[in-house]
Amino acid sequence: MLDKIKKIKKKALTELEKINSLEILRDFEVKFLGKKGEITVLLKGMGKVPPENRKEVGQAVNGCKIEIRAKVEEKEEKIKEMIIEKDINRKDFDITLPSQPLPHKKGTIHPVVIIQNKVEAAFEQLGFKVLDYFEAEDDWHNFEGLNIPKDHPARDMQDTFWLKDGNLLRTHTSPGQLRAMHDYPPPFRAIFPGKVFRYEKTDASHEHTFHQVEGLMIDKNLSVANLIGIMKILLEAIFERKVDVRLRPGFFPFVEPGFELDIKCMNCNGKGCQVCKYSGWVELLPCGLVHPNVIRAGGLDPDEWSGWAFGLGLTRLAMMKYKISHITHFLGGDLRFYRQFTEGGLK
Ligand code: FA5
Repeated sequence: MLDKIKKIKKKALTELEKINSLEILRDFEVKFLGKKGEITVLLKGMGKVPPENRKEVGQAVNGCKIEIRAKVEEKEEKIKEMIIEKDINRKDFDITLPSQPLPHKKGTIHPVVIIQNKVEAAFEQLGFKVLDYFEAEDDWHNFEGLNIPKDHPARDMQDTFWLKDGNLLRTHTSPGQLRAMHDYPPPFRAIFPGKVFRYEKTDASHEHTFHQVEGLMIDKNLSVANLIGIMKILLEAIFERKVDVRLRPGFFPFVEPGFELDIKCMNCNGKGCQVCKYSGWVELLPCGLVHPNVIRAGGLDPDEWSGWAFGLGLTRLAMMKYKISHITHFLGGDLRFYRQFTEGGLK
């Protein structure tokens, strides 16, 4: 048996020496190491070896298998190097040529993220912190602490997805108002952009998942004039042109007084068109002075501290900026839509 092993090993090494292609090397592996290969057959025949010789023969067969396997790997490396060497030495191979373009196209930035970056940059210049709060919230932060008790009708306008543990997916970025007041000592100014969720029927301007950015300023003696001034600076930075704004009364339980801020329609410059439904104005964001109950829920004394807040629909702002007619494009996953926002394209 030991002689047979030696003979097979010698034969294998001689054959291996002559191999110069990966295909022939694969055939060699099958011939000697495959399921029915010569070395495998030797291993399978171990049962017939008398017990007193089994250890010695076993070691010899195993040693042979390990050595041949190592030599095959060595050979494979050599053949691969040879192939590369051959390619490099080809007369028509120019090592100085630029490489092939990558098979995958470079990704693009989502239009909502482009707008969010612009908003963040504009506010950072005005000394605002940019904060990131939770998408899953508890009832108190999303409703109760914002002056919306359990039986308040305002809850119906913002139904949402409820989690099994009684928490919910936030319906707006306003819970950040309470969190920021607890996290930072007054005075401070901050924005908190992020995704929000509503149990909502989708149409051209409503999605169940969309982006908002909340703004909050807490200081002494803040007024609505201050809020309007900051909003004008923000909108002019985003639209890169002069923007006219107006306030209408609006109701939100967490602000008093509350407003809807409109901008003069950019499509028709206030003359009236389809976009502004012939009113000359487009509704953009709700805002107001923070309600004393909310300031109290934030752990501050409303007789000492005042605040203003706004909640801007980032997705709607992107629609306006890029004249996108249907909100479902944003989450639709159609690459033709996203690819318009490439470098050198829409910004
Ligand atoms: C709110 O969410 C308030 N939290 C905003 C606020 C903050 C008021 C601070 C006062 C002070 P509203 O539900 O109107 O408000 O939503 C704010 C903005 O989000 C809207 O103006 C709109 O631009 C956007 N929005 C609302 N619902 C949807 C929707 N289903 N799809 C896309 N955008 C929406």
